[in-house]
Amino acid sequence: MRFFRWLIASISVGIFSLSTAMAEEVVGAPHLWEMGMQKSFSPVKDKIIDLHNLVLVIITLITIFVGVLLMIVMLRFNARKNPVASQTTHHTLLEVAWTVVPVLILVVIAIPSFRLVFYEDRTANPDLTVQVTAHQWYWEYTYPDQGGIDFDSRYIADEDLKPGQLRLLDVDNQMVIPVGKRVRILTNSTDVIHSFFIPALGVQRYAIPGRTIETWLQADKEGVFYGECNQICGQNHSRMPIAVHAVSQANFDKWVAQQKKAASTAAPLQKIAQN
Ligand SMILES: [Cu+2]
Repeated sequence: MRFFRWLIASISVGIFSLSTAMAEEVVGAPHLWEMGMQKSFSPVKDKIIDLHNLVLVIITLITIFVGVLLMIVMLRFNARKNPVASQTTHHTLLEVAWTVVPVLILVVIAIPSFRLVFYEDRTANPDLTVQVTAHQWYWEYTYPDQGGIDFDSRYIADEDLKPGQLRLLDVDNQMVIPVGKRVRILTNSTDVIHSFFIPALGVQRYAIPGRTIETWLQADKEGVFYGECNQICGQNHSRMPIAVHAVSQANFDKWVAQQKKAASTAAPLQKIAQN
């Protein structure tokens, strides 16, 4: 009886903490003393971590194998133990083996690697498109299928940071997306090569002048996912962070309506003055 009471109590605590965890927004950002990659919040990042883990196992086995061979060579075939050197030069089977085995290992790595490249490349049925335009040194986000919402996103100077805001990661205007939806990203640049990089969502695409490059992202949870330009692009390269805010579809629709209203009431000159 007591056990059942304990069981029911712990299950309800579990459900409660699960529901509060679901309601809370997650933060995709780097943490102090973090080992390995940032935590995944997207299907693409899940696959990136899977490939990383596979390659890690393979290189660990290879390193151990080569290390053992080296030890054997040092202990058994040193000059002291073998005053008369062996004249052996060729061993056909061994030579074929040490060519074919590495080729097979590379094929084993290449197959999932290429699959991942194609998976990251584009999505068949995007729910939404966001054009990401890089400038020296800020980002511009355009939503062509949401009435052409368009705004700039800039870093927050140290003296203007509010408590809880992340230095050189938080921005004035976040890129907002609906959670769980496939968002097509089209990158472009107006000056030099930049790179649109959000580790927690597994996204990294160059932004190149005169060229549109496609990729996609999907956030599994509501929250803010931080990234930065990771292609050296000049003096303020470190001052063009990315903050993607994933919200519920209802909140996203509200945000779209707000943005459209703000755009229609804003004085036409204001936009030019901001730039
Ligand atoms: Cu840049």
